[in-house]
Amino acid sequence: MIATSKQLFERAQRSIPGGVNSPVRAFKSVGGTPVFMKRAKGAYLYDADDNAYIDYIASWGPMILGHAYEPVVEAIREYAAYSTSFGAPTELEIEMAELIISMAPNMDLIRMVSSGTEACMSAVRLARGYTGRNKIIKFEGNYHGHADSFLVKAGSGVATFNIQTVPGVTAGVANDTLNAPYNNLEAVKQLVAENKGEVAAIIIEPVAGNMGCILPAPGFLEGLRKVCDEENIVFIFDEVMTGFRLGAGGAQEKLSIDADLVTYGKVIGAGMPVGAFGGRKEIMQHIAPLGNVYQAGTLSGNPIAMIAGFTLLKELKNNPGIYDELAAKTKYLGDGMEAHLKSKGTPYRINRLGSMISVHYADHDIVDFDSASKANIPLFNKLFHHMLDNGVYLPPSAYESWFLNNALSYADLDKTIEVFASFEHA
Ligand code: HOZ
Repeated sequence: MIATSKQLFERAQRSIPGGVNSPVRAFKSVGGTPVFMKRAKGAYLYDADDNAYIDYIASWGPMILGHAYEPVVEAIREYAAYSTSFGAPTELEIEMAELIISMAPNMDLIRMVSSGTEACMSAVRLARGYTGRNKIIKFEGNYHGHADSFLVKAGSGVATFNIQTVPGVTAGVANDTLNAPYNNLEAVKQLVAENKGEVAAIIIEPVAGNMGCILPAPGFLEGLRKVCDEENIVFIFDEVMTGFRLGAGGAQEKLSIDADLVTYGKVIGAGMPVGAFGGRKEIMQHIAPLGNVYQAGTLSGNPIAMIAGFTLLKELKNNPGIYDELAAKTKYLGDGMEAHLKSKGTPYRINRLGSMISVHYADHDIVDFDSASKANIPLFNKLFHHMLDNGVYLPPSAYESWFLNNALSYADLDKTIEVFASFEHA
């Protein structure tokens, strides 16, 4: 029973657009009433009616060690008493920057912001300011937040709601955003040739998580790196999802590719509103006040956000075995679901890397936005409701990656596989 959620959703729609503060949460594509959450602990979410759910979204990524992780909660409690914001520099910001630099490859300087959107938007402005060029190349179905430049053929909610053109994004801005299919190096080379000397940056999710989970094909990222080197294009890794999740050094380390600029969000804030962008000094020194590329924020480096993120990142740095544990759990879940799908003869593809995974009902490989869109999405929507009704919370869209957290026990995974196996899959 989700009676209270139903009441809350009705009430929410009277004061909040669509009843939610971020569109995918409205369950519009999967149908039904969004479940309103009251609390969470470890791997479990508890809704307004006190129903428990095994959580596979981890707040869309941040809660990598589970919800209400005690050291983070304690640190927030302690620091909240000192003030929730100073609007002046703190030693904590230096400690956070030093910690990130010690974990992430190719990171000389890092600037803290308040969201992944802000991080990507600022990184692109910096790349433009640094190169003196206007255009960027992004990939269909990648999502870099909701800044105007990125809302062209974007993934996540834009794909979920099949929004072809976002009103409010001017043609001028849209024309500076060039799109290529993910995993298609030739298409990128063609765009670069057609726009010779005009492309400031290539921005990519090194492992895509906003059209389900999609892995880069062998040689794809290496090829992009080469194109960027040859054409003096800034290579931006959007590690909002993969940063500190695929490993302490994120996708750069996991896939052995160097980026020029990297953007972060989600895990870096342990559930607080935090983002960051950073990279090589040669580029980062153009940011104000060192340079003239302006970027600022009243709540940037907010002390509560900093202590939450610092506490979590330190834990991840000191216990690298966490990543092996997460990957083993994700494999166990994937293998369990796969064994069942095989026995049923249902066409499927399961994509996964580290603690990111997604299930697609398809008899073709899911390598880009087009192939993801051609999967049986109505069947995924039914699966979503079957899992939800049986206490498992998946992302309410086929276009989102699932994120595992390390509080999940093998008993939780077994229960999940059991619920998955009781679905018709047809
Ligand atoms: N765009 C986010 C996932 N890719 C969803 C954010 C949210 O609804 O919280």
